[in-house]
Amino acid sequence: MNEITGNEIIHQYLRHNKKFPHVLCPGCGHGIVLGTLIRSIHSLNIPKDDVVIVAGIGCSGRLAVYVDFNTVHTTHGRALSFATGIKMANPKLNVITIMGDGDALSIGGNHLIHAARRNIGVTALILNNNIYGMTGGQSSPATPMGATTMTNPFGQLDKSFDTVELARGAGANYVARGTTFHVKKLEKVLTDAIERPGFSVVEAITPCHTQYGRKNKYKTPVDMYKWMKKAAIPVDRYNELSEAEKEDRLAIGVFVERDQPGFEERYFDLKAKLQAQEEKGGK
Ligand SMILES: Cc1ncc(C[n+]2csc(CCOP(=O)(O)OP(=O)(O)O)c2C)c(N)n1
Ligand code: SF4
Ligand SMILES: [Mg+2]
Repeated sequence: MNEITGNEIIHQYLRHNKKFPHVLCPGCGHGIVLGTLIRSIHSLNIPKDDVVIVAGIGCSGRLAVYVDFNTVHTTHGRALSFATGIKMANPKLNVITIMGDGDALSIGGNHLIHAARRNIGVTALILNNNIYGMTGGQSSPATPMGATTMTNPFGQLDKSFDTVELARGAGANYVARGTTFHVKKLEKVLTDAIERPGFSVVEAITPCHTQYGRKNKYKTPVDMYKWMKKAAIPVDRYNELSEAEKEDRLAIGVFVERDQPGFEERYFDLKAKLQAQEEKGGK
């Protein structure tokens, strides 16, 4: 691992003169997630050229623009389709998608479940701020029931998706959740996710006080961090709570660790088998 520490690490990976100043609101959690991702990649000693960041559209999707890896800023909900193509074209690359909750669970929801079912060797980083941040605060599939948003001024009537259960049920090899308050833990799961073959999902709970917090109980970023600090508990402790105690709590940590072969491994094994058969003159 390199000797430098702290902000120096982050600065090594930013497109300083070309893409700054950034567009994020002061207090937005997305920058913390990006810093965490950079530290995870740095700790694994992966050369910049071996990393591909594929982002969708949204405040979260914008993050790909700021970092000096191979980056693709794609279309809303389609990051995983591009990522799948890139991984299949060159399986040696570390392909990481950055998606918002709207991006990954709404317009891109179908891509998410099929990427997990296929178990393609991609790390899906989902920045869940419970809202469509960039477009003015419409409800997303991760908006909690009862929360007030621009499109649900009297409270969200639908239940929100549980990203972890969705990814688990669809077949991802690795599923974890962290928050921008518990940064070290988030870094650990993100690092593990990047290392693990097959499809990995890391949900990062991140504050959008501008579009979500201010319409609910959290007027400032600090209020949102106080909520995260209080609500988030390790998954093993969460599992011991009664259903009533689980209300308003958030399980964090690692939920799924599987070692199923990734899609690209299965594909290239099959290809080699068919080629061998052809060479032997069989079918
Ligand atoms: C096909 C398409 N539909 C809608 C939009 C408009 N749009 C841009 S970002 C966005 C939502 C972003 O929310 P999320 O993915 O949660 O990201 P955040 O901004 O909260 O980080 C929408 C609806 C678009 N760009 N393309
Ligand atoms: S609108 Fe929300 S998600 Fe977008 S930059 Fe501002 S705080 Fe962050
Ligand atoms: Mg969002």
